[in-house]
Amino acid sequence: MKHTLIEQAQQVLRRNDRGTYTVPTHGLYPFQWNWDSALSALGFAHFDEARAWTEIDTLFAHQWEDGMVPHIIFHERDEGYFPGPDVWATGRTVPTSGITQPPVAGFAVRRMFEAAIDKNLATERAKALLPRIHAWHKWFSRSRDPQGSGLVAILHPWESGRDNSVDWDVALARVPTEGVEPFTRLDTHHANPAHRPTQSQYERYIWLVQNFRSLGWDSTRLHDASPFRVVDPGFNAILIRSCADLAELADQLDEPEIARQSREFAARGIAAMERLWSDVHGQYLCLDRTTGELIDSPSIGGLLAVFAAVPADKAAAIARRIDRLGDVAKFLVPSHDPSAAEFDALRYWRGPVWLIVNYMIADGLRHAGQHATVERIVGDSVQLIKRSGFAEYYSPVTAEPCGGVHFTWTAAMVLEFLAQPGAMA
Ligand code: 9WN
Repeated sequence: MKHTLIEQAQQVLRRNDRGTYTVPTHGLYPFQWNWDSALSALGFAHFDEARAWTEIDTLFAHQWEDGMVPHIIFHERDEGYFPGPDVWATGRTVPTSGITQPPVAGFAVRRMFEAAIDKNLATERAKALLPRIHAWHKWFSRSRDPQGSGLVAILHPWESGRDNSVDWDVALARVPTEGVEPFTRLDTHHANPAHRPTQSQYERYIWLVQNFRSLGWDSTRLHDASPFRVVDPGFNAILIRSCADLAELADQLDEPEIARQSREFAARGIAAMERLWSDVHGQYLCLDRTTGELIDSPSIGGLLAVFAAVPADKAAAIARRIDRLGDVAKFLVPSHDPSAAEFDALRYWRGPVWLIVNYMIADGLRHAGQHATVERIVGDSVQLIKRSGFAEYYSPVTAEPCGGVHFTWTAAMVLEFLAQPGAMA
């Protein structure tokens, strides 16, 4: 069984491989996405290291001059996705979107470097990527933390990667819809509309894109101009973890200045994260930067915080909270608390399980020594694949597969899960 799953996962990666980059899935997402690529590279690394490095090289070949790495790269024209390059209008030769996504590349590159069999290739590729990833991290600090708080804000729900999370409801409701140019959604042609964000959310997503476009995509202006500015503990944990991992990598590649600065970013971030802790929920919460208030929404963002080296008592509390969620949901880890009123088992980031998030939470908990919870998360992840295939996401109640099929990063995570000792007989 394990062998068959590995073969199937490799087939999914090959099927979505476009030579130098991978699409998340055929039809629904026909371009290169930022965090999909970095996490998918971890899957390729199990059977084709050169191809894995190419995935990340291609992503960084489209990095902007100011350091930002865009969330979508539109390598080829495809009329099947909205919003396409004309809506973004970022003026790049190879069109890209103008916002970013969770910066997992630093974590992925360290992991690939340390696991590499071909050390020469790994050293050459990692050395070239190191300053580019560092430039992205510095961009975050400059453009998304202009007051130097230690934590960065996302300016669009798509940046979080958790597009329609309950976390954004209040802040997104403040985004106007007047002046939104008429548009036709295409996602609902590929996937069940009941599993996707609502029309009202889409209008606000597009308003933000139009607003940033009217500012010429100048990232020195976007932060203060955006009515949507949220500090997400999950997003920040990914950035902090990537900075910490980049520091380790920089030590190994003899780049002391990058190591020093990256360590400093990570330490400041970890200290600032404590401002987001909620004793009531036993997890971290998002902060609305426009009001200065914590957002009372028990989502997976505050559990993903454990991907960074948070204090041991917080990691233990998060493990306990996940164990409790496992008593109400059949499959861990639901993207929203099933006992909350807004929970929706099938609607995208408002309840369903996503294997990439399971993977990062499990990794963080393993570092924190919370092995029993890790075993539960890995066990449930493998169960979901066995029952329902390589879906985009799954109901935590019934394991129903939702969204796109033959999904790249889901397959990549399966290769990672199955490579762990004792993952499955
Ligand atoms: C918008 C590609 C991406 C993921 C995101 C996921 C979804 C896009 C969309 O698909 O977002 O970026 O059109 O719905 O929410 O996490 O990177 O798989």
